Amino acid sequence: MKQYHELLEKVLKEGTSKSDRTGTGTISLFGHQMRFDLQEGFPLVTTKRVPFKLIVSELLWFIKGETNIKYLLEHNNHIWDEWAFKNWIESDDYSGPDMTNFGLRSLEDEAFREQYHEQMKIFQDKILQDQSFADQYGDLGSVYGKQWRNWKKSNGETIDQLQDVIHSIRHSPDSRRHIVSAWNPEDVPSMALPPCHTLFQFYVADGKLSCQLYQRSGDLFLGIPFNIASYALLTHLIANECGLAVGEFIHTIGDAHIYSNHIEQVKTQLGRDFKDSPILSSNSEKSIYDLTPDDIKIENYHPHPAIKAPVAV
Ligand code: DHF
Ligand code: TMP
Repeated sequence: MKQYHELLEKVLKEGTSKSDRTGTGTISLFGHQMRFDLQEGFPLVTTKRVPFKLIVSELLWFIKGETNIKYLLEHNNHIWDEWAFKNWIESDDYSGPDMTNFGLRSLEDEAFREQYHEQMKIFQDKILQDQSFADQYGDLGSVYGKQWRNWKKSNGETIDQLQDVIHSIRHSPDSRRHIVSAWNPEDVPSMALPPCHTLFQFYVADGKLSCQLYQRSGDLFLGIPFNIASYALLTHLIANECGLAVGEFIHTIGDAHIYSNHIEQVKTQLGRDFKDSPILSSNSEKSIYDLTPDDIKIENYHPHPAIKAPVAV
């Protein structure tokens, strides 16, 4: 994972200070590419512990075409909670204490943080226990799962981009059109978070499947280790589905940034040595559509301890 550390170092050294939507502030640069040879082990960052289980349940959530955080909560995955919570507290149905700008305020104000955790707990319990509440406030709308599996056409029909791309990889491997796009310009204005991983393409050569992702915006400390592992895993799963070996994962990032409240964490991480790459083990008998989180495991993963950092909302 030398490539990842090189990117962190490059942004620290050459990045420009920029303000951003969340009010946190970043240092950032534009346009960077990393290549990971998936034959050389699985690209899961070892200089801090990355919760692989969360990456698995998030990816299976996309693959199933799900957009409701209820599935994630049932798998103890809380990485999307804040964005659903935001829809709830901004609705007319919410009558608790004012939660405006909860992300930044909970970092600065301890009394508020307690209130926020209380409201978040109520929200999570309601999603799990009340199906009609979950339908209304757990749904993130037209996010990845929707665009990958149920892209809405102007005539009312839908497109299953994932199934189509698997079909085209199988039947015309040399095609230069193996593309899945999550970026749907019609839906972007109404989305809580327009897709960060916007478009990916597959490529087949010498019996190996490679994947390139264009990510428009990358939170280098929190999001990117997840994104690398997630697309590496997706490449393994699609390769298995198509009877191919794995090639490379190529990660192209537009705005590559480190949040100003992650700098110390990044420096700690850069001071650590690399451990051996772990190995992916997954149930190759099952179709990609039937996989459950228990079918996918990582072995020989002995990372340095986790490093905590606040997520900018
Ligand atoms: N917003 C921002 N500002 N950055 C993101 O990376 C991001 N990612 C999203 C949604 N919005 C975002 C979805 N993916 C975490 C990782 C990925 C992710 C969201 C959150 C995260 O907080 N990771 C923590 C551990 C979380 C846990 O254990 O529950 C980490 O230390 O990696
Ligand atoms: P933006 O929409 O203003 O670009 O904010 C999105 C933030 O979330 C940005 O910091 C990038 C980050 N992000 C990732 O890095 N990876 C992800 O998978 C997601 C969903 C978000």
